[in-house]
Amino acid sequence: MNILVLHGPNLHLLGKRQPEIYGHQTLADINATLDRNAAASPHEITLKISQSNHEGELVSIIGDNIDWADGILINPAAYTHTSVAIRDALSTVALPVIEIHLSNIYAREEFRHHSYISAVAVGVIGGFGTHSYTLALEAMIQILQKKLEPSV
Ligand code: CA2
Repeated sequence: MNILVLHGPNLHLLGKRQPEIYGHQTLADINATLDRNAAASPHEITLKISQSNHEGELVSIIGDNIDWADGILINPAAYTHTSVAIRDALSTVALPVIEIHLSNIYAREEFRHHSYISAVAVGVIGGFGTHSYTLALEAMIQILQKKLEPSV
């Protein structure tokens, strides 16, 4: 199983700024946990992980992996609330997508309550801090194994 993991803008600052909102773990810590969990899985899982502060670069990475990826985990960060381009890229590749958030976006400012991405995702996991990524990887593995049937 090939899983593309994408982190959106400013997430490279995790653990270095605003720990009261996003916690103390760094992006490198999150990636290391994902790699560890993938390696510990009984299934053969390859992760390709990228972070970008640029909308167009995220769009390109999604398109470039159309034939490689079996599924996509994405925390689009602020682009969640603004990006039709990332939504279109995700719907074009037609792979299972899980939208991830560290925070519970519905408990925050009103402008974070709308996501352009959710409608093209099989599901959304947020509010569990860095554990949101672990939960999302687990869900994606089950979806790709056809053990979990996403419900509409
Ligand atoms: O909760 C999430 O994961 C978010 O995607 C994080 C985004 C925010 O715009 C979304 O509404 C919810 C912000 C990511 C910025 O990350 C920072 C990390 C450390 C310091 C500053 C920003």
